[in-house]
Amino acid sequence: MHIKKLIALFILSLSLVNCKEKSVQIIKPQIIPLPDAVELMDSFFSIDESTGITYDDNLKVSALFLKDFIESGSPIHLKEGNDIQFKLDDNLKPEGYVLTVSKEGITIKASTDQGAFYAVQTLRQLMPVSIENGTFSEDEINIQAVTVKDQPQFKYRGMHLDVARHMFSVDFIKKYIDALSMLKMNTFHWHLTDDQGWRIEIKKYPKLQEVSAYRDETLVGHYSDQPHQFDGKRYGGYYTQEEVKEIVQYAKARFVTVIPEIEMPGHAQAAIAAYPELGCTDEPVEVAKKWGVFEEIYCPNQKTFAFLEDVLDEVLELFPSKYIHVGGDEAPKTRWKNCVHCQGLIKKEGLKDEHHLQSYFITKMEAYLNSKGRQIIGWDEILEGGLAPNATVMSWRGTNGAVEAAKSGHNVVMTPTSHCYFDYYQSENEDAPLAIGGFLPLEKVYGFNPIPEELTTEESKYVLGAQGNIWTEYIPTEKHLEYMAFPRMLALSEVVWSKLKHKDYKDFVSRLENFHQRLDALDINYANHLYEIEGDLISDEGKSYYELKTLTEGKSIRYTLDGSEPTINSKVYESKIPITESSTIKAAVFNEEKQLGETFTQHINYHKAVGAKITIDKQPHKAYSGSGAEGLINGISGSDSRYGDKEWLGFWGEDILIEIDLGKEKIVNTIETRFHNGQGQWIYSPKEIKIILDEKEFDYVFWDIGDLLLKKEYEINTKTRYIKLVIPNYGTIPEGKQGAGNKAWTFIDEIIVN
Ligand code: TNX
Repeated sequence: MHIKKLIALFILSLSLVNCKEKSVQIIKPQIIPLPDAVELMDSFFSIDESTGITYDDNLKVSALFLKDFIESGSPIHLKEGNDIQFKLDDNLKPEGYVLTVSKEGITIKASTDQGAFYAVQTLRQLMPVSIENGTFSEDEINIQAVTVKDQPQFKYRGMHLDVARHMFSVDFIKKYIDALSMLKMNTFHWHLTDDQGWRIEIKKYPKLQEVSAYRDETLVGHYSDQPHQFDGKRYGGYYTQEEVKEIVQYAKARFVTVIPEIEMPGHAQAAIAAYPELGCTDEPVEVAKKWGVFEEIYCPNQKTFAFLEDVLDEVLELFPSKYIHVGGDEAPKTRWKNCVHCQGLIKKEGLKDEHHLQSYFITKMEAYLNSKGRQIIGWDEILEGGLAPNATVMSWRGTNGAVEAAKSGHNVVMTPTSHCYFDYYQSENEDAPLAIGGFLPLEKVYGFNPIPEELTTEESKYVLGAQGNIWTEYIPTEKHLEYMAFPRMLALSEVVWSKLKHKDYKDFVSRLENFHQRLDALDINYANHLYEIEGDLISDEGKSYYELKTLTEGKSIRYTLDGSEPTINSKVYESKIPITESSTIKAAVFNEEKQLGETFTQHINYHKAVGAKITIDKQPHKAYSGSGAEGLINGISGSDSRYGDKEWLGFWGEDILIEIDLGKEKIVNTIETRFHNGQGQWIYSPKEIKIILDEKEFDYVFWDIGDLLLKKEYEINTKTRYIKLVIPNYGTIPEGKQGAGNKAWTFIDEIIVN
């Protein structure tokens, strides 16, 4: 009743306003990425047929972008005139701008066309979304009067796209670039070559098109599903040089630099399939049909260097970018170890080992590119064996690489898997579409700070910015790619553009709720996280409670405890729920009429250690610290198929000792441990663990570590108060396994005591 009355009043007041003047729809600023400073005024400006636009010639691209945006999205045509003005202001930072909308008109000031372009992107978000898809049919666009002063935090604001594992149309890539530039991102890192396909036309080497661009078939399902199955369908294609030029041009018009990546010396199997002499064995290989890391790498011989220089010559013609990405990641050294030429070269050049040979390789290519006026950028493995003198490092294996590079005076772009891998799962919902693994929810992306805490202010100047990576092993279609990219790309845009002190996740989510309409108008298939529920078990003086939260305001959470689906009539959540036995909580967000979003389900296994005291002798890695040690005995198991949700703790290369104090002696019949074993992400469950009770000691050796989840139950049948678990790390990953040569991760979740 209450609400209905309110609505009636609201409609009445609207119609009263309407009597006086025409109804005016004004969009309140809800800009993403959040600008530096926004000041609202109590008026608005109307763009209509009488509105004129003028611009300084230096700001022409942005002015024409705005004109085209309005004219193609609405029936309005702009004339020449001073209502909308683009003015040069040399006092502003290169990518900064000042946008002023008043009753009289709109002024955009910037020192560069790029700055003005970003003003236009802000202005665009003050206009109705129907302009985005040409369905706006009114004769005036009303814009909130406002002053926005803005400039970016980071110089490098990027998104990556892997087109080797799966390929996407030219039109789609343009759409992707459109989205980047709308979010004020300025770099598109185009991953063009890999083991599973070579995707750029190189005229001097026709077999790259005939052979390397196609694989015979593709792995079906996840790499961890054994035995491997294939679809039997030839897959591939490549971008012609004309198409590449078109894309580079398109990006340039939106102030996006395209950085091409030509992978070397690893991830080169597709090229070697066409030209076996580029490898170390001369044996024929095929374009890879499944994912992972392959042994085939370029042999550091004259033929290879001549080939790569020829390839780069054509690449440089197409891409004017300062940086050329040379890959450098995941290059197993087995072939080089067994190659007479490589071993001779190591001796001749006085190199220490194969890592130094990789460094020799990259330094040689760097010298070539430097001689052509370009700089190299490469994955952080290029640090191993010594960094090429002028290289920029793209840090993906955590942040250590970044710290090392910055401390030695090299520029860095941050793309750690923990916060920037948009190929990872984003939801805990077990029905989420198949992904490579991991767990990277929106909030974690949003919370990313590109400056590693180990750096001083001076050193942090070497951090150019950050980038979201989209590897496409498990992303075969454009719609699926959008689902993975959005809205995480929006969160990242704020990470790289907005000031740290202004960031506020709740506020971001409320702006995102509004932004959904724009994404709909742009026909972007985003994942919807707005009505998600977050739950937590809290223990307090031996008592346990379950707490439920949701981010969007003005909605209610309804829940059940008997396993039934929540409905509009279920109990409304008001305060934390006492938990005294194993239970299943099902909850969902509702408005007055219906359920919004999906149902959240949490099973709580109320075992003997829930609420006990727990300590671990090491801190989990900061990117995977979940809900802390307590999370290991909170009655809640993490996902069976992903690590990285808040129930999982990750330790990198460390042995750990866990101690649980049950508070008093209890009869313990069994203890169960759960370890993740996602070897593609270098997560290896331990080979053995030891359980120590008050007096007794039990050793357990594992042998079946093939499964993604190693779940083990141990018979104990002893009275005890203290339980210790000694968990050695798997160690350095041996040759032939995923991640060879790196430290293994240990991921553990619930320790179930019964
Ligand atoms: C590691 S990140 C890779 C890629 C994979 C990706 C999957 C990097 C430099 N190499 O080849 O596609 O993991 O997440």
